[in-house]
Amino acid sequence: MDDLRKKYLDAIAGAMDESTLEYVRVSAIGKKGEVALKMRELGKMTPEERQTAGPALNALKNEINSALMAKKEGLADAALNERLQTEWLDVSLPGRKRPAGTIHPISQVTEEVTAIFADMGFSVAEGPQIESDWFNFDALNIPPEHPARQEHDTFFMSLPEGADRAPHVLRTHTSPVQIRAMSEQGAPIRVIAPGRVYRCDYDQTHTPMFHQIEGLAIDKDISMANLKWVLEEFVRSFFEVDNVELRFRASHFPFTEPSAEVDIRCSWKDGTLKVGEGDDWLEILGSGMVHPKVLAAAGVDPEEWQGFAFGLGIDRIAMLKYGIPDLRAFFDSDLRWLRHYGFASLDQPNLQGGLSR
Ligand code: 2NL
Repeated sequence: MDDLRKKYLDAIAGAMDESTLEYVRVSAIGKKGEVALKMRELGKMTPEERQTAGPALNALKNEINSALMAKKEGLADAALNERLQTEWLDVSLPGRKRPAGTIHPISQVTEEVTAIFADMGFSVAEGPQIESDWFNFDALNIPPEHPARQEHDTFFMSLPEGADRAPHVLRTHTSPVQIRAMSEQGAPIRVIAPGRVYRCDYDQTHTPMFHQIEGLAIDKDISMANLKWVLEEFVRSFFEVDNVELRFRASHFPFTEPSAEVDIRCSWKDGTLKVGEGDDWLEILGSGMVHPKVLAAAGVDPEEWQGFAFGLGIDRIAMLKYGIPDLRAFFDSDLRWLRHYGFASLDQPNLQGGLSR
């Protein structure tokens, strides 16, 4: 028994990790360990021998067990100390700076305009950028021979050989989105359609891709008066001025009758625009009462329903509001320009944040 004791206490003392220790435990006091084997031999002993050997074996088992527990605790402490030494981390170090992107002025203005019209009960509609000739032109009262087709500088998609239809086009305005919305939802309806549009034109003031927002309101008794109020509210909110004066100039679009272009009173001082004062007029959008043929093309009965529509260029009003001088810089992806004119991503307008008036 002294040999056993020495053998196992030495093994425990020498164990360097918990798995060695577990191996020692199993071979010493496990079910088939050496101490258990000795206990089985008790049966073959005389009662006198058993009287001394039994308690001594029990004591040995307890002694080994205690040594195991003590060593186990020591090993766990040592392992923890080792980790505390090697896995040390200074949580007070300042964070590493990462470059933050900015929101493009076109995205910013799209959100601003959308939020203002959403607040007036318009919902947002989107649609494909490649449109059929019918949705982009015919449905908007622009038949094939109409001179407005030439004015649109349309990009045409290639036409498969032998196809018996007009080629698809890159949409030249977002009006087809509203035709689709009317066809799908019927009347009454109030939607705005922001998005990319394309015209084959490139100079100081034109890029082949630009952005538009169009609005549409159809109901039983919507008139030019409602159009005027909605646009006044929009300009007030967008340019953050209390007093705005709008001027409706008679105009012509194939899809509206009557049609009006809308100017706002403004002044230019040292190259900066002031809205609502001065003797200048700034054209900001086109509008009118939706042509009966356009309602009919979208499956809305013009004998029963009427309403207004308008369209404005996002890029242009972004330049006006934020004093951006060159249209083409919008699409140059120049990081210095983006940092200068971009907006913080936490500064995005939304309906929860409320609208500034
Ligand atoms: C402009 C003129 C305008 C519309 C767009 C429209 C849409 C439908 C029906 C009738 Cl579905 N009209 N849109 C109406 C008048 C003017 O845009 O100068 N945009 C920059």
